[in-house]
Amino acid sequence: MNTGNIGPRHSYNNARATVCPGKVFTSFLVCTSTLLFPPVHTSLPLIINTWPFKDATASAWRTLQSGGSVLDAVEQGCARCEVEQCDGSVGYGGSPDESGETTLDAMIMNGDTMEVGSVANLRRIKNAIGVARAVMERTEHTLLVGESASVFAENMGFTAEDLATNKSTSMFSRWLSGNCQPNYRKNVFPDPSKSCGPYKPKAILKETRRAQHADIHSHDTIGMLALDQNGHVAAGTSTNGMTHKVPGRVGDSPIAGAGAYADSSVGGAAATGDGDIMMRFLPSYLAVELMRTGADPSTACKMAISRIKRHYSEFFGAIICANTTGHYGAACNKVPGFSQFHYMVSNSESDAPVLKSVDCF
Ligand code: SD4
Repeated sequence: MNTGNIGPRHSYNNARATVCPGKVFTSFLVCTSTLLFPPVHTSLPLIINTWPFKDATASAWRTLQSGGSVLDAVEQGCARCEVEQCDGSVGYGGSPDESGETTLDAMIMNGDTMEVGSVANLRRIKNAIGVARAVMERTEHTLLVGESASVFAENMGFTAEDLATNKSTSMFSRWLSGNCQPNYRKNVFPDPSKSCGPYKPKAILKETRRAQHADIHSHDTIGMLALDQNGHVAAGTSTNGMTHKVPGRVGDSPIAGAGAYADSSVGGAAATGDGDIMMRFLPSYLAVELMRTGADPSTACKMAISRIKRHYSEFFGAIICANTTGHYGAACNKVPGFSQFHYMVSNSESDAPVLKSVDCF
């Protein structure tokens, strides 16, 4: 899809966003010369995505190289993970909910127009990012959820099929036979830390410390950013959420500003981790806004993580950030078992996707 002819406007804005926040005269000179002689962005185009999902990176990169738009790249990259069921956390056959069903969340964002298409709690359809794009391009809405989103998808020609696999079915039966542990319930009876439901509300609300639900080894949403040489930015996510979630639960991934955000005058960001916590802080939006005021991508990522840490020091999560000069970075919160975060990058500096890592703090 053509995202419109906005290249020159965006390179102008890029210079403003990254070089001109200072107030002194020397900054003015730097700004002026940057505007007259825009820097050569040798590292654009750029694909960056969470976790070592290299086939997704390669697929997005190929899409760009063969003339696709940044939206096409993000869609194809995330769709690759949906097909491969990356880490069991993306696509069908993963994260069965309390009733054993796999449901999907996905989002795509056009940083030129600020349009977003999202689906949450999508049933029966494997290609969640495709449906998200259809929401963006074939409705005036931003987010469709649940059964209605699935009916919309079917009407748009997406194939309806069972998202359960032998693996997800056996995960579910193991969970049932283990008294439904762990689960996400609180302040209910019977005691959710010992028994399955059905649960009823307890009269008295008690503040309990949130358990570390996030199994950092099976908890890997794909979040992807694509930036091209003409200043177009797109972002996207796709996930099956959290294993044993309460049916109806929606995480951060399909929420603009939480799971991902893109603004072609600045760059983009995408998050992964414990979405129930992370979505309260809109970390992707925050990171993009910080880059707008001049923060480099690594600093912006770190500050977005720090904001969450202030309230939830033990949350599990990471974020990737990139700006329109092709610079990128990442940050993660250090918790037991998670001290380094891996992500993938493809740009003109290398033929193949490169695995990157950042130490959590
Ligand atoms: C969610 N953020 O649904 C997603 C899960 C995830 O790495 O990112 N896992 O909460």
